[in-house]
Amino acid sequence: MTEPTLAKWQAAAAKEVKGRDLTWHTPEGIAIRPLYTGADAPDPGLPGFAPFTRGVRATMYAGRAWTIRQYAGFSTAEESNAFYRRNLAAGQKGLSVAFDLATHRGYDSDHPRVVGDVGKAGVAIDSVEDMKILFDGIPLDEMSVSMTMNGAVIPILAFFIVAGEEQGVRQAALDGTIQNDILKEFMVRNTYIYPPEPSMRIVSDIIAYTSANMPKFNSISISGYHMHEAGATAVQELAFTIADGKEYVRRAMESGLDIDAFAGRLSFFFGIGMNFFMEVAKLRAARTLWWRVMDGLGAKDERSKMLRTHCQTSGVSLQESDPYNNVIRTTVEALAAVLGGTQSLHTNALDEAIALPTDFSARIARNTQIVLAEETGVTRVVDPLGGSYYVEALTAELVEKAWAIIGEVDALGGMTAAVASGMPKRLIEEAAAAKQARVDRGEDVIVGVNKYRPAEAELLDTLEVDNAAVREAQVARLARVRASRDAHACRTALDALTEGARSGANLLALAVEAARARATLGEISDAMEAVFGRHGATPVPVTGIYGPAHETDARWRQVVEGIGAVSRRLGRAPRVLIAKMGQDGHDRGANVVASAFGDMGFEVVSGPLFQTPEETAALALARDVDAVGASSLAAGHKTLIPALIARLREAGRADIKVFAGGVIPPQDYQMLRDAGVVGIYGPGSNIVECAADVLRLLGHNMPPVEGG
Ligand code: MLC
Ligand code: 5AD
Repeated sequence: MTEPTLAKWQAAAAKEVKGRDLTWHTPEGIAIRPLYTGADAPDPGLPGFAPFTRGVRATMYAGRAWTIRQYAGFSTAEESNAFYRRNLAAGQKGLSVAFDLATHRGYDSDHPRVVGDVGKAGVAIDSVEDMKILFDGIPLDEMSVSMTMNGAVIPILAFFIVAGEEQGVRQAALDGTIQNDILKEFMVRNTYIYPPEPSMRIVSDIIAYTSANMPKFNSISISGYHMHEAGATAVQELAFTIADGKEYVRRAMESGLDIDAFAGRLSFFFGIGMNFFMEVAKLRAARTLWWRVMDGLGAKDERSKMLRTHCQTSGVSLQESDPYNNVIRTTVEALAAVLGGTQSLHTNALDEAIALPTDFSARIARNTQIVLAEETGVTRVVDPLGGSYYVEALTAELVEKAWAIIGEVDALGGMTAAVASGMPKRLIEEAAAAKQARVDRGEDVIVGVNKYRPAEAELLDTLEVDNAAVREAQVARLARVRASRDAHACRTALDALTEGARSGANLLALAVEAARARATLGEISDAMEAVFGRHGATPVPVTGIYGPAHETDARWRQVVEGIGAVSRRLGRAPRVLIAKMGQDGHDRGANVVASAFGDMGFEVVSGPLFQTPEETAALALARDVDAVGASSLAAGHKTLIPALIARLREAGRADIKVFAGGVIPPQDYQMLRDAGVVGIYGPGSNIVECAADVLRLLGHNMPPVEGG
């Protein structure tokens, strides 16, 4: 008998595949081989002990399963409260509030800039009265509540504290998490209000306040999720998230806090995509990295060095086409999060790519977790993939690759400086453009989208929020709140907040006073904006990533030639404005389209974020564009896009073609077409084909796609 050796395996393998190289080069720059052995795998230690690679608890889910925490919110506080209660009755364990974009950006529901946004992508909250309704019948000393809020974090946390107080719950008993992670907003999520410096001060004020008064409350949820969704690789997500955490810790220490007084209540949040083992390894690597960082910063308490995290399955991995496949994707992603050792989990609904969850899709999403937790036995053994040669090797490689980028960030002066330099945003957008090119070229397979596409489209029932009715109800309640409060007390509290913004007093403490006096979210935000100002941004798309990947493709060349033909006719390149209207800051799609169109030869105008239809129309006229592509991911399309077309027509420019892209239910297509939209491109659209279609709209006789 011959002893099997690695050399003999290599020989056998080469013979089986006739010498073909089986190495897989991942977007992280990791070369994955088809076989790992004990020689590749370091010993990860034990769970519950430093560096916590195998988990933060000795018993993990064998002792207590993860928290099933579904992110949700829509319409009014009444409607969201009812939805929460139904979900809790059906097995959900923790709450997680999604606010609408008006709230995120510090505007009351009656503000003219937010007409299309109120109650759409989340629940509208204008004052403590709304917050009390949101948690009516939900005891805030028993239920842990996460609130995804970053821009308007001061008024929202103040409302939460006062709502608890008026329920009879002491601050010290409040259990939950506030996202409060502003750095990633400037990189990818875009729901900031103030410029970076005052925003960073707000983060520190919240850490100081909660560590003194709310010992059970997690002061921050340092989030890689949105980087992941914006297209970051696992290494980028890890590195920039851990580096963000390091920055917050350094800032809090500089403000005079003892690291061990607050670090135990810092928490994390990661996105979980389809590369199964990579995602498992990512969570194990994250814990290892955080332990290293916190040990290096001088933390003594082991709890300060434990990375506790929430995870959410990936929204961008879900598709409009063949939507039931999304249940499969979410299940696989959820299993990766669980095998990676998450503390809390959200599973996305199957209608993710077109709308917010319905009761039905939310039930399937929730049950995905319940089945994993209660039927499969995965909870019985701690870190069951521990010791897998592949997973251990991958974990170690992710740690080292992310550590190197964290070093680069340190060399730039930390994450605030790195964000200001634009480095992380650029790297993530390059990764996103490269990913889009792989999908559009069919190199990354998406079942039901770029392979095995069904002949018939499946129409799902989707949730529809009557935005006008919500706004009316909110405006009426705002009027009641303003009429019944002690105006003088309210004014005094708001003036104190403005003064505190100047003097450096703790802003959350002052906002709690203002919330008690029934100041509204918009008023509290304005009181600080008076000192801090409001931050704005215009995207700068990356170039030279999407185009070069396509250069050898015949269809790409047809499109480039078509642009050449239109250019000769116009005497200049066709000009396209890529527009973001309303408070929707999700700009991955807009940026990837802008980047790809630019590489093809269009002259692309990237509009600033947060525009009104009037502002977008004015920009289209000023730049004399041939077409406007409106990207909508937060359900404002039915209000904002028709308004844009109306403004263009009033200006006598009905000839400017308006097309739409993003999260738009097919049920809304006819309404948009009736309003004058000439092309609609949902998630999963091939950008080369979108461009071909736009050329057709511009009067070019574009040949149809071969075989199509
Ligand atoms: C846990 N516990 C155990 C145990 N496991 N005790 C004994 N044995 C075990 N095996 C204890 C914990 O120590 C803790 O107590 C308590 O049980 C709760 O467990 P946890 O693990 O802390 O879970 P949880 O309370 O759910 O907190 C998880 C968290 C938190 C720390 C990650 O920050 C969180 O819930 N985050 C959620 C963030 C979120 O939902 N974000 C949504 C973003 S959506 P003790 O006393 O130690 O606390 C978004 C989308 C968008 O961002 O863009 O809009
Ligand atoms: N309700 C439920 N899920 C939501 N998401 C965003 N807003 C809501 C909401 N109001 C989810 C989607 C999205 C991610 C950021 O969070 O999955 O991709």
